[in-house]
Amino acid sequence: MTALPIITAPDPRLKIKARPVAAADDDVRQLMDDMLETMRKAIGIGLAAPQIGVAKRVIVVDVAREGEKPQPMMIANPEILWRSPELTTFSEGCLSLPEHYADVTRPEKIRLRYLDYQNELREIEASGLLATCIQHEIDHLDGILFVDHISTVKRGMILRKLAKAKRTRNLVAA
Ligand code: GNR
Ligand code: NI
Repeated sequence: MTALPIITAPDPRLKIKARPVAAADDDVRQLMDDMLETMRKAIGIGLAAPQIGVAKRVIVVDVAREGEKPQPMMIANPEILWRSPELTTFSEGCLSLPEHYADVTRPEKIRLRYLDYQNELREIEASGLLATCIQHEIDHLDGILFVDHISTVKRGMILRKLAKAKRTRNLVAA
């Protein structure tokens, strides 16, 4: 398992629509393992393959809190089969938008079909933070970031700050 660098916005690789995998084979399992390591090192609750530059429909999620038993979920080709009409709002963050947070409203519950680590087709229901996190990760697979769900003004502010932070970093590195 290897922790890999996480791509931060603005970056065209975060805007691509990722492609389904044929199966959760050894290569996909290796990707899932590396993603879990990357997520844990960055202290995130989820990670999508495009965030490490891989345009495949693979995500990992673990919403267990510190001190609780870890509950990693490895998910390929996720499909939302049902969304509850009830909505919920969380203050979301993203490892690709470091140090920025905003309230995002999404369906409170979802029914999800996916391929697991063993290449078994599974269906689960998720609610609360888990449902929010899974929806946030699936958005990444479609080139969507949480800032795409907030006002144009707030989105512009965050993306401008991130672009500036990147330029500053490049100047320091040069
Ligand atoms: O670590 C993360 N925290 C988080 C908090 C609220 C809603 C979604 C998330 S996902 C985020 C990690 C990440 O960027 N995943 O793509
Ligand atoms: Ni994210």
